[in-house]
Amino acid sequence: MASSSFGRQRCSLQRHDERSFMSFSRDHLPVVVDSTVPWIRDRWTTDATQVRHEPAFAFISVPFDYAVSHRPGCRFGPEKILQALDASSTYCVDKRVSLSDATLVRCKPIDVVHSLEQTYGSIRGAVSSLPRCVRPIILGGDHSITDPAIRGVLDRLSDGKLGLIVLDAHFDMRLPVPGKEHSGHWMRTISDVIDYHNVAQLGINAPIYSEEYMRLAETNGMLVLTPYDIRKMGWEAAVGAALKHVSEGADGVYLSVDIDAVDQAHAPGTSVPNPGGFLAYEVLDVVFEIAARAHLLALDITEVSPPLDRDEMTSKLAAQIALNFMAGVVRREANRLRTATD
Ligand SMILES: [Mn+2]
Repeated sequence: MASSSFGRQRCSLQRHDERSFMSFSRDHLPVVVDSTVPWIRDRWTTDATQVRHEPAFAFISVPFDYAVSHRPGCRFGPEKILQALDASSTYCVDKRVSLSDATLVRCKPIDVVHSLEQTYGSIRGAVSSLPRCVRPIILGGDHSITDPAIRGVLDRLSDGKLGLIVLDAHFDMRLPVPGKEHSGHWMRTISDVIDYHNVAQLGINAPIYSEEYMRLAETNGMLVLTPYDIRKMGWEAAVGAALKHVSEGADGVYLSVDIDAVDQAHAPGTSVPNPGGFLAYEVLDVVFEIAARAHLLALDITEVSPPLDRDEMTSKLAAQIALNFMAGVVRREANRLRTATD
């Protein structure tokens, strides 16, 4: 009896294994398409130079990870983030904001070539050449791309001053080594054009720094809030403190999101994942609130690495960060118009 029962179990396991390996082509799967949904994939335009009115957003893909500090793969980030955006609606249901009046531009991806100087120059040029009414959303790529992207935004401001909010688990303030490009030193190299008194770093928590880094950041004027600080004060208060800090004398704010600021349970697909970071809903709320309250000029999202991801969790979160940024900008505009007509 025992041997016969064992035999049946084996048989059933074998059948299960066979089913596990069955595959379907996409054409054979039932796909439910809801034609009432305003899909982002139906909304793209490609020529930013023709855009005359806000709100308008230009997505600039930077498939670049030559400077990644640990594990490569984020060169594939922009493509996956755009795929997740294509499968999204222009109605942000959680914030009750519609992007139906926004112009969405899908720019030609940056040409990544073997000359770092040339690649960074192309990023700067792509950002600086956009019409003033178009906000760039730069999709990385490793975090080193933030340096040329910020310079591109500053080119558009002439002599203007820029505030900078960074969501990152890392300071990115390592000393540059000549000839060795590294995504962990852009915060140093950008200091010739950004005043640290206008910088807020939110989410610093990676256990790879000496006390010297915290001292360097804070004695030079940065506001540093760890996830622990943010939980203690509440993220609304943290956003308020960051905006107050970076806006002093600034003509606008640049927001840089390194996806590794998010807890590795919510964003595993990145070069250096960390425990104890932002939860997914926290980072989405923080980005929406910053965009709804500040004069944001640009956003970048970096370090999304699809080869290291699970079920596209990280690229979907990155797409939603971009959506919440746009929704925040639209909400701020609506509030301004309402106040003006009251
Ligand atoms: Mn980082």
